Order: sequence, then C-alpha cells, then structure tokens
Amino acid sequence: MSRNDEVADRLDEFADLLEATGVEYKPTAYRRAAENVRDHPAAVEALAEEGEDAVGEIDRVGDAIAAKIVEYVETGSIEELEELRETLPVDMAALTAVEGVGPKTVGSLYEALGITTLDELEAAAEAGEIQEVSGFGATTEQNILDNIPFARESRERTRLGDARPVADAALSYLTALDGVEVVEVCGSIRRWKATIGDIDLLVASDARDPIVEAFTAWPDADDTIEAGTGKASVRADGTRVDLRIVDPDEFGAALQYFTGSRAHNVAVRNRAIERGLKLNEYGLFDVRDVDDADESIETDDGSAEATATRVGERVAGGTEDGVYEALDLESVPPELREDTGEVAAAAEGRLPDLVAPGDIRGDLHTHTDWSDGGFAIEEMVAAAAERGYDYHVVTDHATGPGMVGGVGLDEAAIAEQADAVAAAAGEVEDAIEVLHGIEANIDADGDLATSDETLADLDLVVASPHSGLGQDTESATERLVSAVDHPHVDVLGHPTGRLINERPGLDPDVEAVAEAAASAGTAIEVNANPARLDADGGFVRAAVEAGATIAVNTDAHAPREFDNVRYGVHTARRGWAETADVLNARSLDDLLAFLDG
Ligand code: DGT
Ligand code: CA
Ligand code: CA
Ligand code: ZN
Repeated sequence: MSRNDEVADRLDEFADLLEATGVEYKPTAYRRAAENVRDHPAAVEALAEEGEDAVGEIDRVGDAIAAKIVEYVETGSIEELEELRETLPVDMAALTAVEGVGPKTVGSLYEALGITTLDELEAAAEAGEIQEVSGFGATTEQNILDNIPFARESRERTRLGDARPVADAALSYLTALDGVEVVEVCGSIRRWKATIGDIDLLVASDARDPIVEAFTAWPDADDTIEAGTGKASVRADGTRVDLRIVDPDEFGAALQYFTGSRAHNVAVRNRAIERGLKLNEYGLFDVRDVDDADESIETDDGSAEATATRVGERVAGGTEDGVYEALDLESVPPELREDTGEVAAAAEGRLPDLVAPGDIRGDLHTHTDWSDGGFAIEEMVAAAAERGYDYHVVTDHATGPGMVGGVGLDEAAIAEQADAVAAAAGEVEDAIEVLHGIEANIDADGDLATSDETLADLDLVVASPHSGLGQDTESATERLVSAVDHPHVDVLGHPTGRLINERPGLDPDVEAVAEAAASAGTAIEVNANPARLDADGGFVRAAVEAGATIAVNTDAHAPREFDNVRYGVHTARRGWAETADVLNARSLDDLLAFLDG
C-alpha cells in the first residue's frame, strides 16, 4: 500500500468515526481530503517533511487536516483519531460492509446495544433487539439480517482490481531475481475471477531456498504467513500471496494444476484416466504398464510426494500447452476453466476465438467534468487518442433517478455539450473520431428520464440503472427488457448495478434480457470498472449465446481509468465473447452501422 493510500485510509476512518458520533459536515471534508490525498501525484510523506503548508497544497486539504497528516507521518498515529477509536471501539469496516448499515447506524447501535462486530450484529438482529432501537424497525432489522452473509463473504474475498496490481508487482519482483526462469500467476487471478481468495504465483527454478528467502523479503509484503521448502506465503495489501517454486521440467503441469478451477481439473483428469494416463501437478504420465499407479514407487528426487506421484512414462508436463495437446485438447484459455463445457469444446476444436485486450478500438462509455468526471472533454479525448483508439464516445450522465447533487445534464446542457464535443472533435479530426452520447438513467419501470427528441439527436445512448437496485427478479427483468427495447438505446450500461463486495445489484433473468437485447440490436455492456465488472461472465455468456452484441467500456471518469479496460476484456472472455461479438472491437464504419440500425 502506498503511503498516500495509507494516510487516506486514516482520514476515511476519521470521517466514519466522526459520522458515527453524530458530527455533521466534517466527515464530508475528511472524505474529500482522503480522495485527493489518494490521487495526489506527489508522495505525502515528502510533503509532510516540508511542513503543514506543503500538505495543505493538496486539493481540499485544509489547515486542520494538514496538521493531522503531518502528525500521522511524524508519529505514526493521530491523537484525536485514537480517542475516537476508544470512544467507539467498533469494527467499522466489517459492520459497514452490510448493505444499509452506514457509520451513523453503527454509532446508534453501539450506543443502544453495544454492538462492535458482525457476529454481535447478527445475534442482536436474530434476537429482535434491533427493531426495538429508536429509528429502527422490523424491516430494517430483517434487511440487516438478509445482508449479513453477503457482507461476510465480501470480507473474505478481494476484488480483482485490488488483487491484480499486487500480483503484477509480485511478478515483476520475482522476474528480476537470480535463478528464476519463468514466473506466472495461477489460481483464480489467472482466470480473472471478479473476486480473489488469494493470489497464487508459480516460479520455475532450481534454486528454491534463495527464492523463498527473497520472496519473504519482498518490500511490498507486510508479513510472512509461512515459509517452507519450495513454497511460501506472505500478506500484501491485505491479501494472501502464495508462491510455489517448481522444477522447470514440471512447470507446465504445475501451472495447469494450480490455475484450476478445481472442477476444470477434475474434468481434465478424468479425460486423462480414460486414456490410461495420470495427470497431476508433476506431469502427465502413461500408466498403462503400471500395476497400481497410485502406489508404485519410481522417484527421481526421493521426496515423499514424488514417490507416489511420478509414475510410469512421462508424456507431458514441461509446458501447459503440451499437457492439453497430449490429451487431444486445444489449449483452454484460463478464463474458460470453470467446467462449463470448455473441455468438450476443446476436444471438438470449437473453443471460441476470444476477444483480446488489443482488439478494443474505442470506449463507448466515458465521463467528463460536465458531469461527475474529473477532466475536460479535450483531456479525455487526448488520452483516448494517445492509447491509439480509433474513436471515443463522450457519455456524461443525464439527469434522472439516481443522479444526486445536480450531477446529471438536463436537456439544455446536453444540447450545449453537443457543440463542445463538436469543437473538441474538430481539433483532433485526423487522430480520432469523437462522438457525442449520453448515459441515461433507467427508472424502476424501465423508462428513461431523457426525452426522445434529445436522445434522437445523440450519436449513442447508454442506458443504465442507478437507483432501485433492490427490485425482485421479475421487476428487474421487465425493467431491463424495457430499456433494451427502447428505440434510442444502443448500449445497456452496467446492467445489474452491482458493486462487488458492496452491493449485489439487480438479479434479472439474464437469458430473457439477452434475448431481448439480441432482437432489439442493443449491446450489453461489460463495465470494466473493477468495482463493477457488470455484466459478469455468466451474463455475457447468455448474451453471446442469444446472439447479442457486447460492449466493453471503462466508464472512465479520468484518463488513467482507461487502463481498466483489461478487466472488462477478461470478464468478457469469461463469458466466451469472441472478437466479432464485441461492438467496440469493430471498425468505426461498423460501429456507425450498428448505431444506425
Ligand atoms: P480463490 O483463491 O479462492 O479465489 O480460488 P483459486 O481457484 O485460486 O483456489 P486456490 O487458491 O485454493 O488454489 C489454486 C488452484 O490450485 C485451484 O484453482 C486448483 C488447484 N488446487 C489447489 N488445491 C487443490 C486440491 O486440493 N485439489 C485440486 N483438484 N486442485 C487444487
Ligand atoms: Ca487463489
Ligand atoms: Ca492459494
Ligand atoms: Zn457512466
């Protein structure tokens, strides 16, 4: 964790505790300051060394907060924060993980019932104590109870977008070590699952001990969980990182094994058994001449594990492709390894031609400072051009349900923005095509708050749900079907509105929405924001099977968020999306043809 993130976390904690004790306004100031500290390009400890004035240069950081930042950097703690922690000794992160429970609720429940943990919250709700507290009722109590399991799970799993950068940092650290031949991520992170239990890394090397030693000394590691022969686990940024070091000859078999999923491995192993072969993390072995493959002893390094596992004649294991090939299978992309038909498809040579990160030719869902983005139209356009995109669509928020604090554009502002976008487009005519769109809000009934006349004038309309996300399946399905059927809607944006580990979002009948989208010619978005990854792989698969088009968009509010596109592409791959299925992998002409149709 960078020092800026750490300081920002303290300010956010400060804000939560202040809010819980009933203080007004100040929490907002602390949260704004936290956000700016987190995004600030300069290291906050360097500023703190220069003094409070230098820290105060950060946007939204006033004198009082600057003083606290300096105090924290100098002493490692903030006295006032310590006092607040004593007044309110609650596990704020765990409790506020429950949807509908904010810092204020935590404060009230602590005062009334002394609740400090998730277990205590659950017990109190089950005992009917919460509905007796003033300001709470039976419905609130039931909601809390219903939302606790989701909160528990979210505490155990890390978002892909948080884990992947940690894995990337570990990869580059390990790659640079002496004696390391190959390094790969495996496990769920290689399969690009939306949430990660732990990060798995695999190294091919003959030098096990020095690498274990170097790994436990990795500067990003906060502590070592365990270190053994050929394997070690550390914690980094709150996530467990497992490293295994294997013999270079066995790297492919180990990579295949530790990538999982377990269910995929079972399916592949069964195929091996059918062929008289035995597959494990050490290799693929021909055991047709071995009497009892599980007990035969034929060891090359004498280790206990090896005695029972390296048997018969080895037919593959150096490379992962070699393992699949020896089983008469096409190599299965990691994103597909969930035992949902990929082994049969690989056997028949009909694996999909998956979309790849380099296929994306423009973003169809982006924001600027006209709504809640942080950058001007020109800055976003320049960043898109710099990435080599062929086109870029500006889709700020329209007003409507879910848009609070005047964020959305009304119809006059949309018309005004059309001129601004045209002007920006004129400036970069030769570099990139700039289109004017909007992100309209789908209300609870599936209608849009923006008029048909205004929508008709725009190049592209993304329609997304931003409110009423607790609907039942039937209403949610009707709502989304109605939105994709809307004649002016081109893209259904983040269809469920889920926020990973924060709120589950809508739970529509994805087949019904997919079929409606396919017949209406509306694309279904994979929102690449790592907090969303919405539609998820399952939804994408339904969409692709129904013949619907997919759009992979970042919903960028800042140029750096264009980098999130990889999370969207890999999520689309988890849904078996081919390049041809993806709208923004198409040429400008084909995009315009789709939008006209
Ligand atoms: P996670 O960490 O919960 O997000 O999910 P994974 O898939 O990364 O699971 P993890 O870290 O427990 O193990 C990584 C992979 O190693 C897993 O996908 C399959 C393989 N693996 C590990 N232990 C076993 C096992 O006992 N049996 C089998 N068949 N495979 C295993
Ligand atoms: Ca894992
Ligand atoms: Ca693991
Ligand atoms: Zn958006």
